[in-house]
Amino acid sequence: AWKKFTPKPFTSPDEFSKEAVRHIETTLARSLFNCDETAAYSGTALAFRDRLVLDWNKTQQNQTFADQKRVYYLSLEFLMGRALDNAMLNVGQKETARQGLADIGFRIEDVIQQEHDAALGNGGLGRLAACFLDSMASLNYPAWGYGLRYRYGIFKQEIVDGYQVEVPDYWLDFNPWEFPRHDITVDIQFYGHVNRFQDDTGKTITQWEGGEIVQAVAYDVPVPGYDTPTCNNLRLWGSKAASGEFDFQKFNSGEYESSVADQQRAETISAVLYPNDNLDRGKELRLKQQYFWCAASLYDIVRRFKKTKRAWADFSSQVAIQLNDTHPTLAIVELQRILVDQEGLEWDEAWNIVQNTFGYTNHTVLPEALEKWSVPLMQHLLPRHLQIIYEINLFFLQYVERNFPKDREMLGRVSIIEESQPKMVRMAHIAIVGSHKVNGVAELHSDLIKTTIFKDFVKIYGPDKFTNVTNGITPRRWLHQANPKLSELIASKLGGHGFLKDLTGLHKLESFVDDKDFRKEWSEIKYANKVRLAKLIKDANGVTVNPAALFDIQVKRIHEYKRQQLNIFGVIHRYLAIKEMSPEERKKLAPRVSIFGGKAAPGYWMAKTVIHLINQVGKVVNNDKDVGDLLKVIFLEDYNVSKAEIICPASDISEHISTAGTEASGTSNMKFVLNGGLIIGTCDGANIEITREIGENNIFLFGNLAEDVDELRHAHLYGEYTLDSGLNKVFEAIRGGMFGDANAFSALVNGIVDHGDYYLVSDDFASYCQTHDLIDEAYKNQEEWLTKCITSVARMGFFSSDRCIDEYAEMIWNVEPLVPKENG
Ligand code: 26Q
Repeated sequence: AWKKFTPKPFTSPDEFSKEAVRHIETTLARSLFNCDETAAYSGTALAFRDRLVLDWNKTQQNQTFADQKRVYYLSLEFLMGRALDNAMLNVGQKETARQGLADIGFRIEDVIQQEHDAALGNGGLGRLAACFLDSMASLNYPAWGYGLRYRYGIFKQEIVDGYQVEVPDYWLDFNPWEFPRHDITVDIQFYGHVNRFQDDTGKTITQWEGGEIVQAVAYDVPVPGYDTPTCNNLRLWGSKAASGEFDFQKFNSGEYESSVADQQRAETISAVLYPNDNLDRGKELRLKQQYFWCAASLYDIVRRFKKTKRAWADFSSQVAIQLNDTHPTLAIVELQRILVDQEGLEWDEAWNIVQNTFGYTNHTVLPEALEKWSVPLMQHLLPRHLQIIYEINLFFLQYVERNFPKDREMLGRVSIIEESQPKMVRMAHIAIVGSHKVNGVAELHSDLIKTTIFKDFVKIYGPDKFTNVTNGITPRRWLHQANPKLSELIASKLGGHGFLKDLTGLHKLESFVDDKDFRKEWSEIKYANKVRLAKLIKDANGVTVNPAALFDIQVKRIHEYKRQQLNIFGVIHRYLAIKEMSPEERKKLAPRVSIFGGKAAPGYWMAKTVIHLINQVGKVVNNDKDVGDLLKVIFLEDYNVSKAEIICPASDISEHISTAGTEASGTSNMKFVLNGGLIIGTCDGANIEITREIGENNIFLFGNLAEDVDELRHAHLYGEYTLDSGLNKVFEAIRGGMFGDANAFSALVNGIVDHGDYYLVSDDFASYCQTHDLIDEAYKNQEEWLTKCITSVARMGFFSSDRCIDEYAEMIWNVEPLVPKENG
């Protein structure tokens, strides 16, 4: 008879290393004779994977039998980063592994670094989804993520002669963290036509016929919670050609090559992540990705619901689906199609279920990022869905007309269809109409969507449909994993690691703010983290930076609204000032390292120009003997999650300087403050709430307010402004060729001087530079600086993604945690 296998925690380093070695020798069939770090990584990962999978199975079984509501988080991006360190910490056995690896001659840090990042995302939105998965598992919510299994994640960025070059990120060579489920497949239909007819009883039947079929295959990734046996599931869909008779016919009739071509065409659906962040480009393949993933996920969710044998009326009390931006909006249309066309429900009954099931999170107010798809494209690819969209729109507009008979203009503004040439489908409008809650991601942002882009919908549905859930980050990865020394120091003062599960517990740190030994240890840790980053910089850029200098960091996607150009112009301004200083004046200046990192979308020329300028400035400044240690400028290539884990703990100041009203939330601001760095920022996104929590003495705010932006932009357009004189000096230097060919940067400069300065760089420049001078002054008083850092960390409890997930669970999903039963 079969005996049940129960994995136990490793009882000793030796037991762990035996398991790792067994995997290397048997699972991987490798000889220990040439066991290198790659092999050590693989063995370690497989040994830890064994600790996860039975908890994972058990969790899924419990969730099935518990028969309670589950959450499905639909996101086209999950920026997970590495999994091994996280798995070791979550099961509480990293120290065992460290010792076991040391015994066979490896440093655990080197082994961890062998893992390729799972980089299935662009930036903030994708990393938010990953933090949410961590929190949902850690808080025991029955929750699944659904996404796409891209063969190529976000491209790898190389810097060649100061320019960004994109290199494909093929990450799947060895991925022990995914389990292919070749038995879990869904056939997905595209193109074809709609057939409508009456059946024998006179009922109208609508069928979507013809076209082509692509198969979705499930790949499951375990998502372990911290210090709990709950292990949730992330299901990623891969595409392949449907293995229907059709192919065999082709094959048999000798069309072997064309059948292989079909195969490849099908596989392109999940081949590559679109590398645009906050920009909508209407590519057909992107729409195909969206439908493929929505349809497969919904089929899966409905299949699971049907197994419970419940009535359809129970659907929304069993299922909550959260839409991460408008990318999964077709899920709304697809569920309506399933309920009406396939399950035979009446339209109104189906629509009720749909609305009660979905919640929509908006992440942007930028007009260029609001998703629209052309009606002809939608008609071609998804003919039945377009009909349903028109029907949804008809009922919706009738409702609006009844309630606002005097406001005829409103119909055009809120219509799902934009009456342009060609007509466009406004995805955000479907998402709002088809959900019971719409949320923004920080208070200012949630207010802005209510008063600007979605104003009419607030009138139509009332204010209660719109809410705010301020973003958060997981303290497990962004404190405990990224900054183990600080995590241990905090734990030593707070009596354990409880703060990792209730981050508000950090507030007790305030009583240690004057403790001499504690302060000393704190600053030694910051210094050690800066040394770690300095080593990364030396290895990557060949530049030596002084760890005692002020580290000033801006890492995020390169985008005009995030204003890396403001930062680099500020750096040039500082450089020009240093050049004019006397030796005595120079002695008084605090040495600085300005560090940049981030990817530009491949087609975004202005963003690429900014990268080029940063590198050119670095080349000049870093080699200027007059400047020495006073200023270094670094562009760190290929910013990603694992680099962020080194960078965030090493900052003194980080920059969150978007034009007010443009950054929905920002989440790296939270990561930096939680790691004991201060920030310079505009009154934008979550910066405002961070200020409220940590106190305005502990943050460097500058610049114009969101409410002033319209007026300032207007002034620029009508020439009613003067270019800031400091900025003008910077432009003179650039035009004079100080940083190489001036023509290379003319579009960047002219955008500000001649073309309206849309992001208000000139308006904020003086205030930005003054604030940096204040930072210099403040940094000279290390004692006061340290007090600010410690106080800020103590007050960051609010920004845990655990708080955020509890808010979603209560206000939007109406789900409860499922306390895990003992394994065995
Ligand atoms: C849309 C259509 C076609 C192709 C690509 C896209 C696309 C892809 C990614 C549009 C937007 C994104 C990503 C947006 C994003 O990362 N937004 C950020 O979300 C964070 C989490 O809420 C916020 O903190 C940031 O402020 C916001 O910019």
